[in-house]
Amino acid sequence: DPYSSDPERHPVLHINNLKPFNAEPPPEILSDSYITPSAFFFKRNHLPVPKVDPASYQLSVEGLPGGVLTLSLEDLKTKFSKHTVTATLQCAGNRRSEMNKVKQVKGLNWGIAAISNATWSGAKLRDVLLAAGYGPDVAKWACHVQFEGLDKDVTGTTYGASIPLKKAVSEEGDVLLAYEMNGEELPADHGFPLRVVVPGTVGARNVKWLGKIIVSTEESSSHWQQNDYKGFSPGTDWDTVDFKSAPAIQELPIQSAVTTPADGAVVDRSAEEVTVKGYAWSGGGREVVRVDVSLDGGKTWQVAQLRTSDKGQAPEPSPPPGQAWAWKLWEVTAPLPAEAQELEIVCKAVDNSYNMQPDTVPPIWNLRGVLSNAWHRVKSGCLA
Ligand code: MTE
Ligand code: MO
Repeated sequence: DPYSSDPERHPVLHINNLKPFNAEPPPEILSDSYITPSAFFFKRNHLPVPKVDPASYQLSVEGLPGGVLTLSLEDLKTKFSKHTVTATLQCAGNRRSEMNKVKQVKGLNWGIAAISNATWSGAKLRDVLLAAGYGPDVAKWACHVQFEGLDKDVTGTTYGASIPLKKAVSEEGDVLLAYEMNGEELPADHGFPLRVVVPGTVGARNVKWLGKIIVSTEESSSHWQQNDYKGFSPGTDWDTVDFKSAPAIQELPIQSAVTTPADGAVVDRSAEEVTVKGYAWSGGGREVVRVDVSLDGGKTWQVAQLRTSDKGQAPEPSPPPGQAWAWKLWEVTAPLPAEAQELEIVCKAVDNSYNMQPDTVPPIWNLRGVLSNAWHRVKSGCLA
């Protein structure tokens, strides 16, 4: 069993698939802490977790005029300055289950918690590429930076993905080769000993157990770059889909969801008030500027309070424009509408480009169930 050496996981996680391991935390845990503890951070593996010996680990950087650069973990930690970035990771399939309710899609049936927020530390990819010979001349021919994982399928094919060279080398892109998560060594499930963290970019490009970096004229040829993680029209089906016709997902759209009350939970009417909590995030470093919450299915709205730190801690300073990599948690406490038997709680977020979420799923439905970001709706009964 290639999965027999997979690490142990926290029992509270909801498992979507055991081998390979795919799991998300209960939604209310997400809004309990601004920084998601690593044990609760969602886990999305396509393959068995590879066992990597940190002492003999080597990262190779290829495709630059200087030839191949090989770096040990020690090199990465000592020859490059250490940067720390708080960034939210979201799987392209987060909230896929809501698309499944409209019409069957292919993929893991994620709820609303295939998203988490952590503090990552490591070397800047930009610094490593510069050390490997990157210069302005390279930008004249190269367009992409490919990443290969050390995790393999039975045929020896490794996980792979790529990002635009521009993002990889930009000072403001904040792309990290991370060896720490939340102040500790990277856990096995999250890519020990090294992963790429591409802030603002879909989870799939944040390659774990990183073995190789290739600067190239081409995108990664991997299945996950070419024939997966792309969006299509609701009218496209498996007979007509042409994966070459759509770009690979990189930056993700604006997103938000209600983490508590849970769908179907009963609210105590004697309390007279209800507190609604959730998360909001946008891709590409766009900052969430507002979250609107409704208790009556969208007839009336209130503006939620946003926060960027754990309760009792100083809020993180506002990020420079275009570098809002981390989510905001939000909260609203509102009087229970008189005589309502049921609440239909709805949330929708707005980012600083005034991008907003679509109100329903059908117009954004797609056969892979990715980019599911409609207004999130939760029904909750009121106890008399
Ligand atoms: N990297 C490797 N090597 N193998 C993988 O299966 N999964 C990707 C990405 N990086 C994956 C990978 C996907 S689809 C996502 S959403 C994120 O890792 C999940 O990261 P996490 O498990 O740390 O939450
Ligand atoms: Mo993903």
